[in-house]
Amino acid sequence: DERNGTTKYNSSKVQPVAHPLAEESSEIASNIAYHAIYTPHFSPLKFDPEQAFYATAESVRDYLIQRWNETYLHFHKVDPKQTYYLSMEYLQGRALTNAIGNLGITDAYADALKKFGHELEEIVEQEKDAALGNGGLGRLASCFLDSMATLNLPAWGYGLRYRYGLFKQRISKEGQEEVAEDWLEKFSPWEIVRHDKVYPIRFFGHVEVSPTGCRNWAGGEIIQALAYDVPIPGYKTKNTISLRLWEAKASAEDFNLFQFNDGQYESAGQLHSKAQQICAVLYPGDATENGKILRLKQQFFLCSASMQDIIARFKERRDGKGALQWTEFPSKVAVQLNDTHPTLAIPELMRLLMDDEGLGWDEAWDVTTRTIAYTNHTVLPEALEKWPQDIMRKLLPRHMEIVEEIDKRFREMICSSRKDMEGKLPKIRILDDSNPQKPVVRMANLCVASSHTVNGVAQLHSDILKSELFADYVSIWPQKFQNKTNGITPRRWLSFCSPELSNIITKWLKTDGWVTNLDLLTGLRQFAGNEELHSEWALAKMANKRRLAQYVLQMTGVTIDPNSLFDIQVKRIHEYKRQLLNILGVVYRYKKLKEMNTEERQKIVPRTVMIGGKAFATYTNAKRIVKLVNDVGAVVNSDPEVNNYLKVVFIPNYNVSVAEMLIPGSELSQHISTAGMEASGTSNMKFSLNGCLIIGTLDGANVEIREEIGEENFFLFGAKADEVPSLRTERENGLFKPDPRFEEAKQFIRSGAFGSYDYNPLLDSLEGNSGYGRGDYFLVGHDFPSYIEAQSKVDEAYKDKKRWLKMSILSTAGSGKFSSDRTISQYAKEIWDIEACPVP
Ligand code: B1N
Repeated sequence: DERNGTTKYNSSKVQPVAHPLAEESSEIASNIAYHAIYTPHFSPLKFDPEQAFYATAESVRDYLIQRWNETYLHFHKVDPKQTYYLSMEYLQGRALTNAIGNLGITDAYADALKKFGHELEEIVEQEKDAALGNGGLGRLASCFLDSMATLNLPAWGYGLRYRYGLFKQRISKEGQEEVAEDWLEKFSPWEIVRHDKVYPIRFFGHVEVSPTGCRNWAGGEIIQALAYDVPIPGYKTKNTISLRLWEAKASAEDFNLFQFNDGQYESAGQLHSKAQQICAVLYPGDATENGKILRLKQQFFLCSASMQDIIARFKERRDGKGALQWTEFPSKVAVQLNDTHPTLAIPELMRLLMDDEGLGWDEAWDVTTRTIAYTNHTVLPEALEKWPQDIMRKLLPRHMEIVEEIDKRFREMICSSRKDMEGKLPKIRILDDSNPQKPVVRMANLCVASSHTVNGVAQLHSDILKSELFADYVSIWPQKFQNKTNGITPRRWLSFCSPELSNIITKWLKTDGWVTNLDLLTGLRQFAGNEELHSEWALAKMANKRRLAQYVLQMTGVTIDPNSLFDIQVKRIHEYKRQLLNILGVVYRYKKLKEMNTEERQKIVPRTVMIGGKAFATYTNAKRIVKLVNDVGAVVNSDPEVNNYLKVVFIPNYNVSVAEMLIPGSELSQHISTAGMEASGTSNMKFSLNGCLIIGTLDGANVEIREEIGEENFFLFGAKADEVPSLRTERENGLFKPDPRFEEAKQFIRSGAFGSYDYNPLLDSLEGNSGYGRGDYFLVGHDFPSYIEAQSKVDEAYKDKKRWLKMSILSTAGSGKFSSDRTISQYAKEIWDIEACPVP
């Protein structure tokens, strides 16, 4: 039966034999066949692409488990200081290409699969993305894990095993629809359930005080945290680290058999269903406020399970090496908080040290503050977490006491040694009681007060933290603040997603050493004008553009021309990221094209504008933007007068795998946030690394990218961060004179050129004094003219193929700084104080 693949398998003549850790393709094929039959997830008679994927993945897993065990034993033996990265989000994407690429067995696997008549490219497409994150913050965590493993660092990730990851985005006539993403529908071949790693997690209850004054948390409900380990292989090293994801479970004792037998099915399994809720879904927010109690439960679940596990490992490794010395804990353990989401690790570590281990406050505080470090990822006020004190007191009564004590001691410290700061206390203390109706805990303040180091994620962002958000703390603890500019892994984001370009780079540099030493890319600069390189570079780009065009046709039905300029903006939809500025520019371009005659049009550089990204489900304006892009696309793409010169495509369901397809095929990408609002951005680094030019503002890491690749290779526009406040005031005072081109674009949409949907509320948000809007808070109007002019410069540059290719090569050549290997080396040295521990 050709359809279910039986023929392919039977005619392959491959003997199913277990050959774990095989190197040669025929043995690998036998091993894949073995897994297809003996790993009982499917009928052994089928060998369609999906089963071939699972059989292949299971065979790859053998190598990973072997190395991961060796790594664990080695770390255990050497007992180095180890880092634990705590994050509520990981955006791992697919794992197969990455695993065989890091293991150096890609060609052998491609050969092996050919014996069954399968192409590796087709098989890897069968894997579902693990999307346990929302956007940049989650993907950063995943890039960091790749670098930690590759650099042989003793470091692990901790996270939650969400049943449903980030929603799947469907586009309909109404715009975006959210659908649950069932990444575990079949199963994940990359996780290993650890029934030996289980910790009790308490919620609610009360604080008991013993006759001696010891405090202890008791009562409430207890849910079990069960570990699932995902092995993370390093590139060309044996080291394979762990991403430990916690799942919530109730224990058998919590199942009330009596009630069940009595027909009370629901109450019999009450705790079981409560446990299920905890890891049911990823909180689908990105820089938006949340008020979900369940989210606080999730946060505590991660923090408590991870801190208990870390302490258990600390004790285990001390075994037989003399008495436990808690003062040594910070010389064995570093904990990094990925934003404030895992802040509860602070009071939880304090609680475990004091209530379980018997340390006094001062000793516990000293250990905690020498262990914890905090990374801030945003200055958006709505994203700064604040938890109502009453909710926290109810869910975590002992932790609320500890937080109150931290707040009290902080205030006492200010009053006794920083009298000059006393007036600032209401703003900088940890508890905010200013609204007596709703007192809250300020999680960022708690993190700053309790961490030995606080860092931002790009130079500009770290400067803004020091001069604005955390300025008062800088005067108290000037040594605490650092910058760690984000990075991306060059394995996934160049080697594996664009083998075409990678091969050219390796050929011209005469080494593939750039894959682990990305600074070597500067060696391309000397060839930036070389015609031979130009033609190879252009061919690789064209191959990637064709692949992308094929994908776009498949997903959207729109035919795009690989000879047009591919212009891409993909990221979460947010007003500060200004997809609206992009689409207004497109609308303006369309209108001008309509006004031209045929002869004038023929001078225009044909463009394909692609926009993609998910909108938070309740973020109305973001959803309107998605709808607008789709509506503009529908009109422009079917307009025979202009559609040879302009196409507009909304890319549905943007995720890691889609990014791996889009980025290599891009020529221009847009990173156009209002200056000062995008903490870093990381896709800007991925595009630039792939030879894609950037049109962008002086925001986040754009500033550093422009420095590295040269300002002549960057299309800059827009207000600078330090001009933004006064521009907003001007705007509020009615002093802003909008550019006629801006008015024209908005008016064109209002006229109904893109359908009857009511875009007025969205467009009104760009007006100064409308009752609806925020008075163009994001300064789209101010930046519009300079944006249009920068776009004209893009068209000019693209007309000169040689100039464009040179700029493209220089973009790649200047991207070395943005390797997450560089970022992680800096964290290791300047924050964690850990060293490489390679498995021999
Ligand atoms: O973190 C990325 C940065 O490159 C981006 O500029 C930044 O916007 C992003 C609440 C966030 N900041 N804050 C979040 C995510 C989820 C959530 O529930 C906030 N994401 C960022 C990596 O540094």
